[in-house]
Amino acid sequence: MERYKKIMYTFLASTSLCGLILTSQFSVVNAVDTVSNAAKDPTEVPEPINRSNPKTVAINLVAKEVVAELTPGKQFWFWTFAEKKGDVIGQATVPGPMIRVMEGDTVVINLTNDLGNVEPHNIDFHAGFGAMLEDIAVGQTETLTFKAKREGTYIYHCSGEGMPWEHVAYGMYGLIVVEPKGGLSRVDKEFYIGQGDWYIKQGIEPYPDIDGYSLDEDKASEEQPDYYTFNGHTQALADENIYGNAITVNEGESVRVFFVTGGPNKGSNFHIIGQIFDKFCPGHSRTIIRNEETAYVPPGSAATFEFEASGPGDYPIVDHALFRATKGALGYLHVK
Ligand SMILES: [Cu+2]
Repeated sequence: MERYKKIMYTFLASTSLCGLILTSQFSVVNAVDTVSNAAKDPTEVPEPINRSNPKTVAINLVAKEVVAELTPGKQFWFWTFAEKKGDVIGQATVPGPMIRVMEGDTVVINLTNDLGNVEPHNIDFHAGFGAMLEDIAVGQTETLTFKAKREGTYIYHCSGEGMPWEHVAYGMYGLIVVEPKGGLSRVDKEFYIGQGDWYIKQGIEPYPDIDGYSLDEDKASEEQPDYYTFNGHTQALADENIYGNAITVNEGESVRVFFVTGGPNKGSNFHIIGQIFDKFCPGHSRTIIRNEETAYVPPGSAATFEFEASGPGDYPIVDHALFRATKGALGYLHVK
């Protein structure tokens, strides 16, 4: 991990009728961490709910900007959520930490805008009927409290600066599951996958010395992605040096996938080649679509998929809008 500290002169140019006026402004640009990638380990799933009495669940999140590889050879300025446990800030990942609560729980989110950031950030929980914080300045912490009144699987995301499109396009989203009282049915293995579409241009404005990429808003507004990712890197679930071997199960095991589509623009036509989903659950846990092979999860939504792993093999996980596989929407399920 390399820490950059830059002191930068910013020249602000403005023109007037009299001609060009140049003013200079001295400003200190905060540090940004450079990490190898912002890929999310798909096995990082919290413990299932095993209780029926509501309680208060407190989660400490950190809005964390990092420079990390998005696709081989290209570093991107990611804006992410990380989880803080004690004094330790976890990995900055896309999607952000999965959160697991029960219907009736009171959810307390303490969100810190990391000192190394330059942007204001906040958080918006669809599970709390849009419960959200105001923008949080760099270095500050705010607390959001809401009641998880409705079970289901939901996205949370940043809406910083009144521009959720920008903050989501940089990677700020994650999944919260609100389980029914007593918890979801037990399965053998659970995984967490998030899909996103990415629009990049060369250069990171606050860090001109870093060879990296930032959001191309023109491409984003035209909805022409350069890349797609499952879990924050075009090869996160395909390259064995990242998490390409993480989704491994035994034949016959029951499997649940918690799936979130961050977007910002493109929904996922989620499919695992060679498998049929026993259950696709886009909302309430008892509203189940059975025997579906491909199911659509729109941007700004989350769902659960359940299946029993069929015979041994390496099964591609795709967005079945299949050309997206060539741009990164490709991972693997390994059945032993
Ligand atoms: Cu943000």
